[in-house]
Amino acid sequence: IITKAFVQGLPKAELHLHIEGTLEPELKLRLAQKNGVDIGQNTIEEVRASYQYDDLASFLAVYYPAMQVLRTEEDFYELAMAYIDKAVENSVRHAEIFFDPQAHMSRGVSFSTVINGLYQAIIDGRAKHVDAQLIMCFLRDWSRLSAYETWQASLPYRDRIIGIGLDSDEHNNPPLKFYPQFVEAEQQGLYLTAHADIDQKDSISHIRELIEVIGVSRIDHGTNIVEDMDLVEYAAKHHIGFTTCPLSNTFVRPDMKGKEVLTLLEHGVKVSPHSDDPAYFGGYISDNYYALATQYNLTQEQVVQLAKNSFAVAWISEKQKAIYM
Ligand code: ES4
Ligand code: ZN
Repeated sequence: IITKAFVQGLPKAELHLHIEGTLEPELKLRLAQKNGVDIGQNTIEEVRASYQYDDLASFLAVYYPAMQVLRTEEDFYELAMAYIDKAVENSVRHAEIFFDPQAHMSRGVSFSTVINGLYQAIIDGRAKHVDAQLIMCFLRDWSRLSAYETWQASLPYRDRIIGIGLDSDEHNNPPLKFYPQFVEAEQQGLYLTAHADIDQKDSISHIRELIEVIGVSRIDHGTNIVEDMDLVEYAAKHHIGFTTCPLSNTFVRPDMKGKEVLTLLEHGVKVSPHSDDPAYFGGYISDNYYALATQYNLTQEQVVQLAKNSFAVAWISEKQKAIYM
């Protein structure tokens, strides 16, 4: 039987976490007050009551306005440092953390403010034995030009970013919309990932583009790949990582995708559970392991395999993987 203590103590890598999605109600209210931002709620209870969503669009409509409380380098530092403490509690040894610069720059917060705050927390996190990196995400429902401008803004900080990703609304925003950006990022030595799964209709075609054309090393969610078993075999052979988010799935997607996860495990695909937006979806990484394990009766061996998978597809050296695994 899998216990909460067992999954909590299991060393793991967090590879699918939006830092803006770690903004807990307490910090949100405190920053709102400090920065004089009216978020429409004045108590923790009111903030929690505002967390009503049942699909991606209704979630993002709550999620983006909340970020307005983040204004200064110190705010971003505090946000990221609070996450580092959660990582410690959850035996996360290595974290690759998404951030959405466009969501901040569009409201007058500079790229340097965002990255300086986040990066200082990463430096200070090393003393707590958490090794963290940043993945810059482009909002895929915004224009290519906006992504390009964001890329340009990031260039002076190139050595603080390990990879790029795509998030936000996937509907009618295929990965190939950003093909030139992926090519340029790869040329500069960055790793590539992207969200893929939201739209049941286009999911498999988006996954195909990511694997066959863009050549990503991971796909965020992406469990609908089981619709094409040839592609599953290819993903297994080439060690492509799939970062599934059980708790987030129960809020804004059809189900926890446990059956798909089991199929992927059976075929040797490197799938692993992660947190997505833990302050909004009811838990950090151990809660996600636990929910998946209990809901689908996973064996201890399978749970350990999931954690090993997370290190196997992390953007770290083979030597470092050997230490963690
Ligand atoms: C997200 Cl759950 C989800 N899906 C797509 N984009 C996102 N950004 C933050 N959370
Ligand atoms: Zn996500």
